[in-house]
Amino acid sequence: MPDTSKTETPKPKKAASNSKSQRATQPATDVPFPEQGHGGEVHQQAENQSERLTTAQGVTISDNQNTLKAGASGPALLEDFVMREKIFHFDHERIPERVVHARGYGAHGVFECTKAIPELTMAAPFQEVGKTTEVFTRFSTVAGSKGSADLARDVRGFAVKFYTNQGNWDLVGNNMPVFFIQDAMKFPDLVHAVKPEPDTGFPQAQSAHDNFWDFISLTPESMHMVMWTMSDRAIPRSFSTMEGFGVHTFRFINSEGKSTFVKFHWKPKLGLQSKVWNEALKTNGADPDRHRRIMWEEIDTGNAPRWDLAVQTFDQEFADSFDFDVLDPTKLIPEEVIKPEIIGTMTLNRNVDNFFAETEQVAFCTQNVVPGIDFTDDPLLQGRNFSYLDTQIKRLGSPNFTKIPVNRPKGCPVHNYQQDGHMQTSARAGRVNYEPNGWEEGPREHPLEGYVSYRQPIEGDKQRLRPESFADHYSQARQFYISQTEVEQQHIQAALVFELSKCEMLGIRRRIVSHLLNIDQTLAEGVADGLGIEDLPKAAPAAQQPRTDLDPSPALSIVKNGPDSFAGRTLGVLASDGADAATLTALKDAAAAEGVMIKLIAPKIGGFTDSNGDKHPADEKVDGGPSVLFDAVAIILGDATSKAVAAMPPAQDFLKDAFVHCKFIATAAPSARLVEACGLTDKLDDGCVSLTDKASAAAFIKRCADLRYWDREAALWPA
Ligand code: HDE
Repeated sequence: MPDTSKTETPKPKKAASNSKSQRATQPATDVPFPEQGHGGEVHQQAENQSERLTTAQGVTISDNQNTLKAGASGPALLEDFVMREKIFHFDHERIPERVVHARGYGAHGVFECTKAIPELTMAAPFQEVGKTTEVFTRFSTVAGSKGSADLARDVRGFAVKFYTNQGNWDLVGNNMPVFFIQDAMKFPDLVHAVKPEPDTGFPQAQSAHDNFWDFISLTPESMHMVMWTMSDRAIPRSFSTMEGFGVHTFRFINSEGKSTFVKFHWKPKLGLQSKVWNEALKTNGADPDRHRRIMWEEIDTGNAPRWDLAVQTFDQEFADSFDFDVLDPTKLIPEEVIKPEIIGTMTLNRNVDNFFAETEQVAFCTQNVVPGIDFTDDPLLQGRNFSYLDTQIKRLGSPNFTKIPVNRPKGCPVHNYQQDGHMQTSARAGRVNYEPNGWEEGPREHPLEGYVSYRQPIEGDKQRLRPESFADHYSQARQFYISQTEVEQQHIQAALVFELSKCEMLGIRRRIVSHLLNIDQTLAEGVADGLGIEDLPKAAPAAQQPRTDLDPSPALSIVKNGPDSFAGRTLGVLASDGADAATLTALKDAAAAEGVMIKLIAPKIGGFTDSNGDKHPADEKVDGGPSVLFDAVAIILGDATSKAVAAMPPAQDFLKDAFVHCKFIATAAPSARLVEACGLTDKLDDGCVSLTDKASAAAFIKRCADLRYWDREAALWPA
């Protein structure tokens, strides 16, 4: 039965406005040195009872610096339970990382229903406008290990756990609406191929190597997804500027048992935005934690990232008439064909208290559904429903992973007769541990309100067969490509050339080009040319003739779906002693008015003194804050210091990279020296503006809403 209570779960602990972290900070004054022992080791003593350091058994520790020894220099004594317990626990701190999606970052938040849809589904979060449901969301890359860099060219995971009061519902999606393969049976091969090659153990977090492209070149069903992974979708600016998709077709079930097909979409409130490849590479060096750091800061500063949840819903009649099989996860339904309807908003407003306890131990399972949500026969989804539970046992080591706070249902009670197992923390009291029982105790099933699977009629022979309706592998790949702007098409071509240039086997490069010939002739020719292939191979044999009549879908382009303003972005301001105070203030005011963050970069981290004599501490020293970390840049140098700054290589990189990455650039007069040192004096274009007064500062911030001055790119990368 649908739940009609207004507020489903308690609001997250901290609201966006007061979500500042509880991280320890130190005062600017000198910190006194604590007492030292015989060897100069530092002893810090507890001043009150509650903060005493103890063993796991609660015994207060008298000395956390020295092992118990026989004599001053040893040997160490086995009876030192304090030291042994400490080292024993340390030795066991690691758990297996996720086999895919190992690198991830999560946060708590809330989903609020903005359009009730009880006629479609009885799922609790969608019953009433204003109803809130607590969520935990984890974003991830797929291929890299836990310690890999955030800006890998890769698919991003977008997994949301809804703590509904009908139980936990996990919507475990990606930032791309299709997938590489049509059957779960192929997943281990795909993942083996993309991960580091087994003999060398590299490359890390990269698809640019022979094994991946060898597999792809022999797997035509991957072609649509490859268009996505070679596009800028694979190098998002931040989690808060990327979309999410449930990928599969699911079912909504209403209280009468009626099924409606549904595809889930997350739409970022900040609009879509990505990096360019050269910028992504440099970002990985400058800040490998870029995506997690941005999200942490967004939440910590009260700029909670938000996404609308939208649904494409349709019936069997539409499914039968649609160009492709809606159960094929390598296909999407264009938004122009079925408009996604917004039904709610997710706000991530609370950082975790502890990364390991929450983000690392969160266990998403596609089979975690609640009444009102059901599966379809998508063979990828069916396979996932086995895999996720299985993988959690391996990773978390016990069937009791559901008792860990981040995994425990929060919106409803849990009662069952499951017992024992490693780390049991909530054993039932009493005698009864089975059902039915004659003791008149314990939980019972509920035929009316319990989860009932959709009564889907089934017929057919048992067999290993791919349906013929899955055979078209190129038409939507082409549709994706022709839906992109010229700049984005160019990026896809460049990405393919980059990746295939890392493949040593010529045959692999040629096989990919032969697939591209089934997608777009110009793309195939461009890639062949970029690879130095002179004689074009023949088009790959297609299981089904590719269609060329599908209309472009503007919703598939990032550039066409950017923001209306520069809000939520960061402007990097390179400044030095003597920087004009009025210009700085004008820029700060204009940025604040538009909701734009400013970071100050200076030759020294101690900061700079402006023309009024006011001191500004820097957020970054110039070589620690390259322009790849910012969405646009401004250069405000002091007259007397501009010459020295212009001679600094990292200052030159700051400007040159911003220029090459097509960012908007504002310069105040004395900065011309740096412009000149970078050889850009004659190249400044409409994306570069002079800061002269208040009005020009405001106009610059408005101009930045376009995010990039793409016209520059054609001039930079002549064909
Ligand atoms: Fe996953 N996937 N996957 N996947 N997946 C895992 O589960 C798997 C697929 C996705 O932040 C694993 O807990 C199979 C599609 C996300 O913790 C594992 C198949 C989509 C996450 C697994 C797929 C995803 C995972 C590894 C082919 C988008 C991270 C660790 C049938 C719709 C969740 C884990 C998190 C994680 C299996 C394909 C998304 C091994 C067998 C398609 C976001 O169970």
